[in-house]
Amino acid sequence: MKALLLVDIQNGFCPGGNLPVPDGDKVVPVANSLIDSGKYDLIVASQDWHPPGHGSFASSHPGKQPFEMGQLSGKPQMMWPDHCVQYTRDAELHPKLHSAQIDLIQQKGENKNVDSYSAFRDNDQHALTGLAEFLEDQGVTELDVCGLATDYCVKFSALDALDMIPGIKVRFIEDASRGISPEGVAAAIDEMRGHGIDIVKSADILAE
Ligand code: VGL
Ligand code: ZN
Repeated sequence: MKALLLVDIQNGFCPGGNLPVPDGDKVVPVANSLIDSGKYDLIVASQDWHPPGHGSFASSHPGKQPFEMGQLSGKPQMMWPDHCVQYTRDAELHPKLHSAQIDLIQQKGENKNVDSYSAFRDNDQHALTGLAEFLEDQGVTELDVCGLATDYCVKFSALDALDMIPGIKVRFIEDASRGISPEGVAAAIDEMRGHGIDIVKSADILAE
């Protein structure tokens, strides 16, 4: 079983959103070509889904500005602008994404006291979302990961898939992803590659 994981392709991470990733919306047509390719048995998406006042928001920490480091539950935490608040437009998947073909949407980041970059578990690695068990139960042996943002949620999701699903082969689709900073993206790609994740382009997949 081959699956595609679309990470956080939400308004909030696209231009005009509250935590815009440069050119974040450019992943949408590429993701759609993969969704429509017929190459996947299963398509899943993650959705950053924070309650108002989430502890990763700078606005929850008096005196803190977005993109400064702060603390959450005693651990270092990047202070983000308020983003992807539940039931707001910012949290919706991008309207042009072919969402009707998504089999499962995994929400994450609902616990105010811990952030969840990964689609599989909270950053403290305690609470699981259930996505790893779902993919394993479905018999997924190959997982292609893409979306927003490469240097945060995409990287952590790809690494956790490898760590949590026995025997799985994971690939990162570079042109179906964008990151917050160029240095962050370069480091994330090195880290993923170092763990045995293949770095591929959508054209390679479409040509398989
Ligand atoms: C993300 C920062 C905060 C992401 C989510 O989707 O990469 N980044 N929340
Ligand atoms: Zn978030």
